[in-house]
Amino acid sequence: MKRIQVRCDEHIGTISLDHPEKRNALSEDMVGEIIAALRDLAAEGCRAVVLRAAPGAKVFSAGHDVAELPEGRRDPLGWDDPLRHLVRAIEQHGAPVIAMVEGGVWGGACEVVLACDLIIAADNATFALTPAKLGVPYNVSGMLTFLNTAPLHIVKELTFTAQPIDAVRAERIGIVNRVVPTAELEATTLALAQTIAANAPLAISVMKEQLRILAGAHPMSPQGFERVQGLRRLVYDSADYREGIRAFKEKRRPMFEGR
Ligand code: YXS
Repeated sequence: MKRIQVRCDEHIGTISLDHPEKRNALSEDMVGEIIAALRDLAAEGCRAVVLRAAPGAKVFSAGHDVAELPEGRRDPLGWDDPLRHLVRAIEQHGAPVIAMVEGGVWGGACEVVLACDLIIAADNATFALTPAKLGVPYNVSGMLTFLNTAPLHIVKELTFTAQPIDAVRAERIGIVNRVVPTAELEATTLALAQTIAANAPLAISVMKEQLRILAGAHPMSPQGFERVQGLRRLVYDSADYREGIRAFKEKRRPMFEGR
């Protein structure tokens, strides 16, 4: 079953998340389809790609498919997790990927959107970083995605509260490029994509890769990395992590005990 729609018109590709039954949760299957679509659009010579949900979506994406998260004893966001593959595929895609956002963006879907090169949001868009709500130890490169997008105090507010922020605040912080009325979202995004597609694709592709390398150039000692990984293991081996996943599946509020 296809969970996305893909098209390419005059050098501009569009990938539409289209699995409303599961609120576009980023399952391994959906991520695989998106990555394959990015590859196909590159082969077709698309000079910009728009990543969107189906028109009128109340939820852009509900984030990582919780049903696919391990229930402890294994890093839930390791290198080979589908969400990590998707973030890297967007960051390494040769052409700019523009997130065209309407509705709610949750959890790992926020990182996917923030990993895009530009973000155009409808005025009904919201963004919620949810690791603390589920008890998940977000991973190092994911936290760097957030830190490269928002000031430290804002990243702490978003990750510690797990509460959504609206598009106007996201624009004021600088998380999104533009906020427009929903009715203007497609036209605004298309105009931006056409402007980019009319410029030199090689120069843009190289500048995108330069910026990726520079944005990721953060020294972290081997000891520092090992400490972080050890701390993260304490979390994903904790009763709280198992409780967060179980509470989500049982559709109830989690009771965290700090162990
Ligand atoms: O019960 P059925 O089978 O109809 O399925 C329901 C939900 O279980 C399912 N669904 C999901 N399935 C897997 N993973 C998800 N993330 C997920 N979200 C939803 O979709 C069906 C409809 O959901 P329902 O009834 O709640 O829809 P709604 O319209 O009332 O509410 C929409 C949402 C998005 C507000 C609500 O579904 C929701 O709060 N979803 C979870 C958002 C969230 O916390 N996402 C974070 C996932 S974990 C993650 O991304 C990272 C690991 S982390 O947390 O670290 O950032």
